[in-house]
Amino acid sequence: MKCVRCKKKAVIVLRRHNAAFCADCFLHYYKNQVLKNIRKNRMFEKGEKVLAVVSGGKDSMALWDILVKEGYNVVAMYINLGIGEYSNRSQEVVEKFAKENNLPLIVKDIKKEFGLDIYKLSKTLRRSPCSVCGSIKRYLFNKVAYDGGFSAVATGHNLDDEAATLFGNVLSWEEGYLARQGPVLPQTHPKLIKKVKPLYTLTERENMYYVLLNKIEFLHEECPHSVGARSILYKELLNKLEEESPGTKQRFLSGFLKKGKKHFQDVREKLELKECKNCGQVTTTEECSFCRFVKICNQQ
Ligand code: Q46
Ligand code: ZN
Repeated sequence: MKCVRCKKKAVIVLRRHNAAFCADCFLHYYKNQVLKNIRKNRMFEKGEKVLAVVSGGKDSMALWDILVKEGYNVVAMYINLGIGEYSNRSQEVVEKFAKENNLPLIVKDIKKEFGLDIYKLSKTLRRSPCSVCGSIKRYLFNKVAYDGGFSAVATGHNLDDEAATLFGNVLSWEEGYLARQGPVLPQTHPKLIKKVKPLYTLTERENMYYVLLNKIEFLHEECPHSVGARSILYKELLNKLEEESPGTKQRFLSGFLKKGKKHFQDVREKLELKECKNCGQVTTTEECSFCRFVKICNQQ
């Protein structure tokens, strides 16, 4: 098969676009997708400070690399969540990339810095490790971005992630989540920094090609807690549909963003936003969950 752009031998076929590309033209396509997503959704401008959240996996490494290559003012942030060897190995990957390419990187270690332990919290609060971990990550992304004067927090969520999340939210008609789902979560409070997903139209497979073609090292293993997650089942189901009918995931997500989301706009949660009495970060209670977590973990 030939590349649709330059007619050289193709190395990747994108059935949903009815296209095939050689390596160079694939990278050209990938870059254009990311730049289009950033501009069309007004995620951030050149010069604005962007905090890219990196985990060492292929998606966030691709995000980090493309934002740097395209000249954005990007600083990466890695959080060591204390998930055994997985966390140590992912930190190594991220630190190595930053060092080799001379890139700014902020590292947060929840155990060393705050005494936090997601397993202790999970047991004490009877919440899953993922639920606790998610709260901690969201808090730190926002706090670091706010304290550092960043305009946006960028994550490596891809088309597969977004379609699976949408699928799950539709199955249980999570109106509040549907109202918020999208490539940009706007700033609704001066202390809540905008969250953006520049890779939301690119698939896992395309991010994999991007890192392989650019010889970017990444951690091949997933977090051990992602095994058995509902989202993985949704991804498998959507992959089957995609196999039969290429473009299903993209049509599902873009159709929702264009035609479906507006019907949920009135459902926005009317929760009153306050500032935590300890740390000043935005919360709906007197004290934010992060500060409560710190107390729980540091009690003897
Ligand atoms: S939430 Fe759960 Fe992830 Fe945290 S414990 Fe691992 S799988 S890292 S995206
Ligand atoms: Zn707090």
